[in-house]
Amino acid sequence: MPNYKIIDGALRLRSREGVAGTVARDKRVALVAARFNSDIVDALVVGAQAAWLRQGGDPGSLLLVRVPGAFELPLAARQLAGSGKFDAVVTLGCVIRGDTAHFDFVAGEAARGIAEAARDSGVPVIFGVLTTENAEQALERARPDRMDKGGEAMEAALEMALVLAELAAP
Ligand code: INI
Repeated sequence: MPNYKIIDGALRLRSREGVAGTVARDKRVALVAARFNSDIVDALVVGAQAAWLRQGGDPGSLLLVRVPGAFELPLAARQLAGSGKFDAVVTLGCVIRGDTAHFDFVAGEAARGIAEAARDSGVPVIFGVLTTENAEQALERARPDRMDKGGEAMEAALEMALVLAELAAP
């Protein structure tokens, strides 16, 4: 088998069953969480914080910023990503489809703006925004003991921080 060079942050992220990881130990991450649909977003925040601790993160190195809704996530994320203070930014929100086109504007702008914040800053900005038909679907995805999408978003942030650090290394 040839000895290919591989950069894969996930290889370091997977901590062994019951053994805490260390990937977050020297990292600084900002969480930006929408207040809209707060029951659901709060569950995403809890999952993300737990994933941070599982990977050895220092609670004092994880900043939580609250904004009104998903529409406001990109601006705060862009500012944090461009500050030079964070290895990654995680956005968390929940947009639930209603009877009007509002959903499409809010969800669409959130997705577009969050991608743009990452590209403009060169810092990973993770899309942890749920877009669902109803609150039940959203809660199933957000709950740390169910699909744990907040934890998943934090793991994506740490994985991308590792990949970018390796790509930047001489
Ligand atoms: N914001 C959300 O985060 N989720 C929603 O489902 C939502 N809906 O349905 O309206 C929502 N609206 C608020 C929006 O994000 C802005 O905060 C508001 O428009 C002010 O700019």
